[in-house]
Amino acid sequence: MPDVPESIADKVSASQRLTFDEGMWLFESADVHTLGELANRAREKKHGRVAYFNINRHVNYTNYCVLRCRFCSFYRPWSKRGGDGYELSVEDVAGLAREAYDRGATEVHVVGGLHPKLPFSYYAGLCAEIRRRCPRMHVKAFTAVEIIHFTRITRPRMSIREVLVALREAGLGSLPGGGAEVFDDRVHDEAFRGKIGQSEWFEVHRTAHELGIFTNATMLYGHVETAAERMRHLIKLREHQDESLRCRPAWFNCLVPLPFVPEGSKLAHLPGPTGLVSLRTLAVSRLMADNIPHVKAFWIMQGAKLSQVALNWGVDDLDGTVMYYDITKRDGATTHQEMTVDALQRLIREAGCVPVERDTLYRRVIRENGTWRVEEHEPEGAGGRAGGADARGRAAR
Ligand code: V47
Repeated sequence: MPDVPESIADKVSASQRLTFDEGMWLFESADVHTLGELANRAREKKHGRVAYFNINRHVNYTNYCVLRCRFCSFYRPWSKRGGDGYELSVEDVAGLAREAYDRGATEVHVVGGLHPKLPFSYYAGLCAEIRRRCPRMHVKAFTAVEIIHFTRITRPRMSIREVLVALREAGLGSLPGGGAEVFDDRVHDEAFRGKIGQSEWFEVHRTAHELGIFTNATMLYGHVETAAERMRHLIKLREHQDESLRCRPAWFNCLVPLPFVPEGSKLAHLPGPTGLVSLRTLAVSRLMADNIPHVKAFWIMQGAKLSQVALNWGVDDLDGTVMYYDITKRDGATTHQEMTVDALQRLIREAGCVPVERDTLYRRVIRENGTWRVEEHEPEGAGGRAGGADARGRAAR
């Protein structure tokens, strides 16, 4: 393997932006250890040796979905309801959130399929009921795909802005990054035809950022996309983030590269990414998306062991205690997929990092006398405008 050209290494040391070609070279030709060293350099400039984790619970309110994405093993068609199709009531979801709240969770992450029948009042009701039963819990809910679905089911049709404002009034705190997949028309047609495209995904996130609602961004890699398509995806996120940082009160907090989990999907014949492809993707994500403060390893999909290794390949954040998860189940996992705080901290410490519990907006969580509070000032090493406490203060909680 050729050594990294000095020009790339110098640019990373000087926090200068890498080009498409440089990113491609890193993906395809760099020695994986050297790539990790570069990504770690970029990570340490922002966060030192801190690695964040959070105490949260994911709730997937329904697996009924009007879409038929080929990479997805989660959806069940409404036409074949019964069997293992399900939908949770507002009370069910709020009850699950409350259980987690009682165990110290600061966040509930709520997403589901595009249900053909549930009205918009259900989704606003979810936010309101969670906040009623768990007053300090941050509701991170609904991917851009769901937000567009809500605009389509309302009569008269609500705009993206109206949907977001209504959800925020009901208690929504921020948006997760799902549904981005890979921003490319060819990949869209092959793997998730019928789903919203990149322009709608960006419109939702742009509108959220304009409203002061922080969001995350994902990239689903390791299926039918090429390295160049991944690279363009990262550059599009970076360009969007430039705009949000320049002129909007909120932006992407976190980038979550998600490895394709083939089991049970229509693309199950594909092998999915290997560990080294994942390490490379996480590292290049850190290096190319240089203006997104955090890079998260979602251990449910990455696996706990690779997530630990990735802490030295550009990752600074592990999500989370999770508790239950339905969208993917690796290696025969069941819905109950939980990591304890002790286990998360052990993974982080063994990787040579310092565990810091954060809330959804990356404020440190301090636990004392059986309760918790957040530190209002900027988390260590977050640096610069991205991650700044001022703007976070204006964000929906
Ligand atoms: O949008 C679906 C992906 C996403 C599969 O924002 C799959 O903090 C792999 O977005 N293999 C939902 N991925 C999960 C998600 C997420 C997770 C954790 C944290 C955050 C965050 C966001 O999961 C979907 C889709 O892109 N997905 N099927 C699969 N077979």
